[in-house]
Amino acid sequence: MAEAASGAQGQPPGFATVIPQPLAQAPERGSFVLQPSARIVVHSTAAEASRVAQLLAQSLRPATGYRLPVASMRGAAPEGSISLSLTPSDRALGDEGYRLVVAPKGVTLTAARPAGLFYGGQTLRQLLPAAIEADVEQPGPWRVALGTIHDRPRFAWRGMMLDVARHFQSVDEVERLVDLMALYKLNRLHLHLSDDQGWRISIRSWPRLTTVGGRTAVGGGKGGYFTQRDYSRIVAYARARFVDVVPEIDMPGHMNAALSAYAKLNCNGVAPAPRTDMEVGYSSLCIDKELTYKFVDDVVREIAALTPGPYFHVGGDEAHSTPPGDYLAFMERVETIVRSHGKRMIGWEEVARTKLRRTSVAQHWHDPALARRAVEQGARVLMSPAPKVYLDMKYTPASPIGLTWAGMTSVRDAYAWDPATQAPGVRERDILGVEAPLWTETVDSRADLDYLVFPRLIGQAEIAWSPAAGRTWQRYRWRLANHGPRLRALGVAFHESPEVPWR
Ligand code: TNX
Repeated sequence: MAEAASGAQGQPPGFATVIPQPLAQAPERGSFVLQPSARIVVHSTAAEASRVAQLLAQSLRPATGYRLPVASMRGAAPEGSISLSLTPSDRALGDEGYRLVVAPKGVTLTAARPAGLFYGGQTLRQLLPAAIEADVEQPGPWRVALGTIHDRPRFAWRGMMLDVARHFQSVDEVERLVDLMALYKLNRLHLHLSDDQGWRISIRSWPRLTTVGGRTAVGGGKGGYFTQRDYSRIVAYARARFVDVVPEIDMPGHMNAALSAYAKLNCNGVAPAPRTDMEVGYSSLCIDKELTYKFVDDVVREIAALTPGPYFHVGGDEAHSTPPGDYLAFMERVETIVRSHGKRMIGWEEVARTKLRRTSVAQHWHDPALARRAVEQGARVLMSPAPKVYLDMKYTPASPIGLTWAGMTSVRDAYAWDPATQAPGVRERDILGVEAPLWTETVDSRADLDYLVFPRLIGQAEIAWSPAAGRTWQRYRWRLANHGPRLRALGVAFHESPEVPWR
């Protein structure tokens, strides 16, 4: 990759460097050494367990150069193996938890569900030297510190949002991001698929959405869009790594790309010009036209059919040119449409102004009172407070890209907060999880994306996974510093903020 990793000699990473911080750990003295003859043994007939073992093998083969064959087996694993077992009755591990035991004679991973095995595998990756992430063979030895880790997440939703509307990202770029998310145990990829400046997923019943509405981007760039096959490829790739894709079509505002592609969707029947600037709040679907609901139904139906996850995100933010009464009427119909296609509705916090079903979710970004209103209606809240988690905010005034409307967000600011104390009246049990959005008005390349996302996303992953007690910035900055060589080996052009004593 970008830089040659410096080999694997010396001490293996200590348990303390694992991010997100595990629930409980008991390190011991000494190390396990992965040998060229090692096998990955699966004590389960579940196909998903074998798939997880294959992914683990794939992630360890390039740098070690070892064969690491995956074998299903009943009896004891041969000495030196990494073995994976599913124990569905082990309730203490939950749906995503795992137990990892590193002993001199082998590594054992146990989980109740395949997701837990996958996350245990990510922890094991982080316990190997950073050079394990290189894509060409590196010198060993491949040591892992001895001990036991017992782990499970605090929140069920640990997400990132990627805005592919302001600037489009290719399938490969999105898959690369999924890989990086998975390394830090994130499990939801929210794709912001439409906005004023571009429509990014083809809809068969409304082809001009992409052939016309997909041609533009912020700043006049070339645009682009996912075919339905592309989208399905992303969904499958993510799902194999236990990441659910949450599609968003932002409505009734943020609609200029669609309105400019179809004159008939406009109240006055006239298509507005395409837009490539950064304004928000000027466009709206025509609330009184029946065709609007046919359009919404077609779009939700086609995307829902390609999306195995339970959620459909309807946007709903900054609808400043939709009269308030119209907004309420519109959102209630939209919630019914989303349900009719078998999905649960999620929307930005503004949807809490309407009558929400208990199964719906409001995504908090700005106004704590709206988050509370969602909770009062029995709905749950996804926490994305902009000054803490918006990955598009500048780090400091010197940041070459990024916005500043929610302030500047240093690596420390992004880490030193707790979801359960953000909005009065919104308690731990009302919170579905945490999500970090990357809006891409100023993101023009992979390097731009890496700069804004890393390392801040890693802190959000820890906030979403690890208990609040026991997390401190002083310890985290040292732990994060140890991820510098790993990110470099992965080719991630992260922001080397001076707040962190990078190695
Ligand atoms: C606000 S946050 C928006 C987006 C912009 C973002 C830029 C939210 C729900 N809407 O339309 O891209 O600010 O930071």
